[in-house]
Amino acid sequence: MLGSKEILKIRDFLDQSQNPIFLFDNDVDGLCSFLILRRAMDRGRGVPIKSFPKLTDQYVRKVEEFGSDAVVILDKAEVSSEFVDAVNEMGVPIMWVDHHKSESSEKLKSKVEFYSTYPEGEPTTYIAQQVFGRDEDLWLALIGCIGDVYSPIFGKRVEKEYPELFNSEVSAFEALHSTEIGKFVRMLNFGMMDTTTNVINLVKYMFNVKSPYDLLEENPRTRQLHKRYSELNEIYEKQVKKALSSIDEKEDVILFSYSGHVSMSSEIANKLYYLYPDKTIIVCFKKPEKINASIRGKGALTLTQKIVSEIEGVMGGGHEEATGATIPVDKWEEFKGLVGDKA
Ligand SMILES: [Mn+2]
Repeated sequence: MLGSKEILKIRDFLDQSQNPIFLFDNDVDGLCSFLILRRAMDRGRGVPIKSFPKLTDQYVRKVEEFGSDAVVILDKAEVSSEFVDAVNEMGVPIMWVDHHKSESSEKLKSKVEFYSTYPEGEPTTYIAQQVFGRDEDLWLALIGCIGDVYSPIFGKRVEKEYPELFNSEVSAFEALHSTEIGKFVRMLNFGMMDTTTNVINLVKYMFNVKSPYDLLEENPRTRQLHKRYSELNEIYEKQVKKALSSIDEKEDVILFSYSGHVSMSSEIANKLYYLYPDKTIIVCFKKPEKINASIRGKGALTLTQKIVSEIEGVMGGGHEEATGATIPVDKWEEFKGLVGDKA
């Protein structure tokens, strides 16, 4: 956990900016950490980061376009030195707040204000909530934390206010799959898998949402979110069912691959890991040019590091029990061989 001094420094950095740009990881923890800061500050632009695993220099032009006077990077493990150098050259300060294991060099981190909760690893949303400590954002902070499978201490307070939405007695992983807060996580995750225009509208809508019930209400401003959620949730449930029907109970490793228009490997992998906590889960989304894998299991990070070091062109990383990786299409057989799939 960050100390009060560090939290104050983060707040100072934000207070000194007039027009910050927030570059946040394209998931619920990234989104909620941005929203919590943006709602408290009432200024700044937010852009989800699509590049993986690094934040690349393609985002420099966003800083230029918005005329930003500060850059805040949220929930991203790696940042390219090209990005940092280009922004430094513009004289714009960078603050990088994260909770992952990072391979980036100390030299790179010394060029920015770097704050991380690694190795304890409280999510970026948790840090964001500490900065302004607004009670009205606690429910949003809980969504971000549960999205990263972390049970924050303030879960109890949210439960008190919304007893039908959350159960602080169960694990974060259980809450992700069995509570309404968990459903909000998928709702926002799926809502972010949409066109740029729809994502911008969703993010803007979230600036002023008062309670989780606003999200459930059917109105013109939530229509697209609900539409997207039900479309993608249908695909999600179909793929989970398909994966379950092909599972060999005797195998320690479950490898499931699928293709289509939307990558939701992370959600599918989370569900399978929930159902099979003793197995290693590998869910792969196959695209023509590369394969995106979500890996879950007790040794997920070790396995991912092994794959990255042994197969050329593979990139990836993440947390102890949950990682992501990209695999070049021509390394698929090699990949399957390494992860021990007998199929
Ligand atoms: Mn995160």
